[in-house]
Amino acid sequence: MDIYLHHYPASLFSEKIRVLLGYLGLPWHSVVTSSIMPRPLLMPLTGGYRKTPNLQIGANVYSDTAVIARGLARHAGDSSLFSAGFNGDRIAEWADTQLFRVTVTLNFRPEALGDMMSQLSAAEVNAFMADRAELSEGASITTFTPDAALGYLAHYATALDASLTKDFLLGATPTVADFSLYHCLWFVAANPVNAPLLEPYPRIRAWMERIAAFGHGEVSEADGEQALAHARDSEPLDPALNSTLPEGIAIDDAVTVTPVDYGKIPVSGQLVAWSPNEIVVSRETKQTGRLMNHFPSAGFEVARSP
Ligand SMILES: N[C@@H](CCC(=O)N[C@@H](CS)C(=O)NCC(=O)O)C(=O)O
Repeated sequence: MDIYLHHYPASLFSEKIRVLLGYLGLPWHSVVTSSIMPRPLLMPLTGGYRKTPNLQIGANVYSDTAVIARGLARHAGDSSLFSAGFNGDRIAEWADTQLFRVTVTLNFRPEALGDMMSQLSAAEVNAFMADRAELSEGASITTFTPDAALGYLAHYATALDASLTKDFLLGATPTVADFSLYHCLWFVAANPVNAPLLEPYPRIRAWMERIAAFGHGEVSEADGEQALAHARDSEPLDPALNSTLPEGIAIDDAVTVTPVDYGKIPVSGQLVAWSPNEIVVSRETKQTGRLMNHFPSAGFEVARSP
């Protein structure tokens, strides 16, 4: 069963998974998607979920990096990423929401945006802005000013620098916390205007170099058609999770699964499993055959289809 990562180079959440694949030593196929919708070759696989990245292992599709990390750990037979338990998970969740917003606010402030957008035509910039406005429509997320973001960054980076007394944040080996912190700071470091903001923090810089040294692993280029064909030729693997279902919902029910924060597009399928970490639904399309779609249980809403 081959691994396909559907991503694009500038996506910071994708960078989290690229270095995770390098760390786990898993060979993978890279399918580069457009940075904006539509993505017609991806939607049959995700069922409409529109955020980036998405990871496919045969006919199992993982959407959202929290569950991608779980899927990869299971595939690699290495659960050390989760060895810090609650602490690792909570730091990762905080980084993927609060620290992510701080870094996006910094890279999207006018003086920092120029470099990122300089390769795009005016029409492409407009299309990008319109796409992101649609992504945020009805979003339940906090926003703040660039000055506030600078205050947050200095506060967080000072504390993180002081805490990095071992090779990785929570010990001698990396956990999900390291990968979630890393991709946010990678985004800041990749912006020439914002990169100097990390200069006062030598431990952060050394730790970032240790993570960057994992590389992206063994990558081969592929396209969306090849990924669809691989899904079609594969049978989905049931992760055999111990489901803990709320009252009124049963396995095999027709349900929708929707992110709670932004990009709130419901994915319809039949419930396969719902554990404290993972929701799995089964779907079938002509282009893909039968699939299992995995989402994290925290941050997604499950509802019975009417
Ligand atoms: N909670 C999600 C967040 C993913 C996310 O927000 N990704 C950004 C790109 S870095 C995105 O989807 N942007 C809009 C898009 O690519 O369509 C995860 O962990 O995967």
